[in-house]
Amino acid sequence: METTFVMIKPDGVQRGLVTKILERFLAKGYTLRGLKMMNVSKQLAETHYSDLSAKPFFGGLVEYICSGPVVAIVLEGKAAVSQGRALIGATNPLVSAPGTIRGDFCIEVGRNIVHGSDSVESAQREIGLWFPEGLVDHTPVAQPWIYE
Ligand code: DAT
Ligand code: MG
Repeated sequence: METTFVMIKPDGVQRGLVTKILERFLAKGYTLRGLKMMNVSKQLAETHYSDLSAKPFFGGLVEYICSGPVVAIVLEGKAAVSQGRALIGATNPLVSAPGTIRGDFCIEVGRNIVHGSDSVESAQREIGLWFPEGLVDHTPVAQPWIYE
């Protein structure tokens, strides 16, 4: 089973979209392995987005991620990384398909309400970074109704 890191960004929290966003992943069948609301330090935001540090929008991106509390989430399930990205939709909400989280709930790339890991390797790195305390281990009873 694969795990992925999802973060509801400050605009998603402020706009009251936490449960709507979480619902998409849970309704799909993914298992919650970690969930917490937190303020993000500049250092954590910069480390999380370190691969984008040369981009002109990096400063604004870090400021945005630190501008209010976020909800950090780890989800587990078959192909959770690629399917998580598919549920979230394209980076720029102007082209995110309707039916995806970004396609349905936001308009601008700099306010795109949610993050999802882009590869299994990034997911491992991000989970270690955001959940150094570890994850919650459990097997939901619905598992045989989701997987054959
Ligand atoms: P994603 O969040 O879809 O993985 P990414 O990793 O390329 O996209 O970029 C991280 C975030 O940076 C993205 O969610 C929003 C912001 N961003 C990306 N491209 C941008 C741009 N051209 N202008 C402003 N913000 C941008
Ligand atoms: Mg990314």
